[in-house]
Amino acid sequence: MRHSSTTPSLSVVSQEEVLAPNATSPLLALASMMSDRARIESAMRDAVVTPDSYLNEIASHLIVAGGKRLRPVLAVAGAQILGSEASHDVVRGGVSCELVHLGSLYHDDVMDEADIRRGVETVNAKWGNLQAILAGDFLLSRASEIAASLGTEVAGLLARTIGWLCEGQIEELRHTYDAGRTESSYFASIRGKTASLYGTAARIGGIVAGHDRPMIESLTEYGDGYGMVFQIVDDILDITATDEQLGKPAGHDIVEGVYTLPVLLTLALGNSAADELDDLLGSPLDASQQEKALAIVRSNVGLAAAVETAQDYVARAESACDDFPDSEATVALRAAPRALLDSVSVHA
Ligand code: GRG
Repeated sequence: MRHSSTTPSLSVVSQEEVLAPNATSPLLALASMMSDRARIESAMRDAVVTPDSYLNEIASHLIVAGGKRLRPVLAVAGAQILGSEASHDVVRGGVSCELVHLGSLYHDDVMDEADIRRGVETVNAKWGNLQAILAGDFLLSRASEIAASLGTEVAGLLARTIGWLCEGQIEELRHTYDAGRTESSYFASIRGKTASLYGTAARIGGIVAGHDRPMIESLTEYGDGYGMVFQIVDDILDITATDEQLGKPAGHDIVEGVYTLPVLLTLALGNSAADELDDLLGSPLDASQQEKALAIVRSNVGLAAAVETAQDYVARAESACDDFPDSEATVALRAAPRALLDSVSVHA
């Protein structure tokens, strides 16, 4: 993803704001979630403490800036499908995933030369690229330490997942400004860079909670499906939402040469709109070319086809829930992917 280069707002999100109920995901409405999210916040902050106050500040910079903490939320909800509370170790397992997410954001912001993330200056903008890369590595090291304390299976899984994120990102990079990018390249990329970490978070929730193997497999399938919906929705919103709605410039993916599903499906129409779009793509766009390209994608059926694809992943995630026992967490997990996709229709 690419991010805004507008003037930074230096406000820091308070603990209350981080913990405020968020109606956008049914997972956040779970009865225990307020206290679970407080436990997640405290474990996140504990995880990055070091005796070096300079590194401390850099490593906790984006943590105090906010973020939805969806990965630990998924781990906690996955652990709760049998109706019992999530243990401290489940929370720590979810936090290990969130630290990997955070480390990847530090690196992603360096790659994108981004100035703003979560409404504050990025680490690279504030301290420089070298500091951002090293602090990102430090977050990965803390994530690995937590995972190792939860056993070899979790440690191995987290290590593999870090590799999947890199593979997904490399797949995206290698097709930058490639109008001939295939849909299978797109799916491989988002499966690696986004969905795998959601699958791993849900899986770790199940492993650490001691669920049986079939349940752990279904939780993984669920998390993977949820993550695919998450990224497709993110990519659709980049095209359909306004700068104000996104809190960053809309249409940035096209400008940066990242051709996502709605663009690829519009190109696949093979009509005059597809030809016109194809003529625009392949190199950086100026403002009027960007508007033209966005208008073409917005007004053609490629966009609706992308929503339909997301719908397939919603259905996959929902059907994984059929393997879970009836519980409050199962109801919330089943509703969550649909709620994500619904956020698209608000902007479509
Ligand atoms: C060092 C682990 C590591 C990876 C290197 C840079 C890279 C390879 C991967 C980046 C992958 C990436 C940025 C994927 C997009 C992830 C994504 C969907 C981010 C937005 O997640 P949200 O909405 O963000 O959960 P918040 O701010 O709420 O946490």
